[in-house]
Amino acid sequence: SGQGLAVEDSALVVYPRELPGDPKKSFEAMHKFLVEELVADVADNYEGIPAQLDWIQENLEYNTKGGKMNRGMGVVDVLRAFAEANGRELRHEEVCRGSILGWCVEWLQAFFLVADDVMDRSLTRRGQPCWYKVPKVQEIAINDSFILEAHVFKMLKRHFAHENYYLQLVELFHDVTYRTEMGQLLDLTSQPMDAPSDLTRFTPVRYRMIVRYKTAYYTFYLPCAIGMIYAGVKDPASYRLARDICCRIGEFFQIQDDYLDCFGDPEVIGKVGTDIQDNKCSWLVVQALERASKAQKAVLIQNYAIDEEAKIERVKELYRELKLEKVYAKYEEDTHKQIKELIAKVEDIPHAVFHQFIDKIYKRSK
Ligand code: DMA
Ligand code: MG
Ligand code: MG
Ligand code: MG
Repeated sequence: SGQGLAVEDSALVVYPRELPGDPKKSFEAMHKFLVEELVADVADNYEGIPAQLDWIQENLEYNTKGGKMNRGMGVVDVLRAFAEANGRELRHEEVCRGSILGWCVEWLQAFFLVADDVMDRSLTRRGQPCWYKVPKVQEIAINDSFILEAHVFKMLKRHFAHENYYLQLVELFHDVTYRTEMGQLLDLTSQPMDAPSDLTRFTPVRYRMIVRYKTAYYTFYLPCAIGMIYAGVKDPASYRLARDICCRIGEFFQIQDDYLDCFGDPEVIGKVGTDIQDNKCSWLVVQALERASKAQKAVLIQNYAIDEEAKIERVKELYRELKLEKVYAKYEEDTHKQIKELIAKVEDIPHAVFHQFIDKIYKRSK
């Protein structure tokens, strides 16, 4: 028809009659449903030719699957926590629709990651070569990342356009996307190109800004706020409080990511770290600079940001000299405790929402 999916079509959606009992399998079943819908939409409304349909299908199989799915499944958990706080269970249709919202978060993340890997010159992601490293893809990965982003809004329209909270939902996704891009901008411009050995921008204040924006908003606040919108929470103060707690959890999560980039097992995390040679404002380098002697700072300046195995190893050795593994373990303990205390003070959001987030990431190795 060339009109796109009409709004009223969303009322005609037929969800799977049954989903597997296992939450992970159930969530994955909705992935299949969404891929079929998106590919059919390109065929029906965009004159999609088989080669295009195949490419989109492959983009989706390659980039939206194989992750931990914490964010996506987290959305269903948040919806359930709100329902249970009101003394009821989620209905089957709500599990389907909650999973679709969860997959919207996973698609958004796929969009960020495909682009992030190009910009970070990474090699592997989720245990396979990064999408832009696939010989037939290369720079096409840029357009593929845009397509993944566009799908988020296609899925929201198809399944939620008839809801009174539709605009709020769409604006939330736009706002969180923009914030993440601001975070990526900060991340990518913390290294002056003309003075690669200038480490002066690696301050704790800048670090906190980077990670809140590039990670916390889309990883924790987005799933949480989706649940709040769905549950009909109106008070702006509740959203602010949720945002503050989610930012703390997000900061914690990105510090773990930075730590694992250096000290994690690539087999387990599914990616090879590049933060040292990429001259990143990582939590580790910030901590090192806070503790280093003059001589140790000189070692950092001589070895950081250079893509040579021996220099990377020297930086890691310095991190060990400074006992950053111990600093990290203590940070993890202390922050976990502080966040639990913050959660205890929340009044109008079920505490399970936040406990679920933190429990899933505490002491993670991937
Ligand atoms: C991730 O930062 C942030 C976004 C928005 C993808 P990162 O580059 O540290 O992530 P990773 O370690 O997964 O490449
Ligand atoms: Mg990266
Ligand atoms: Mg990055
Ligand atoms: Mg990282």
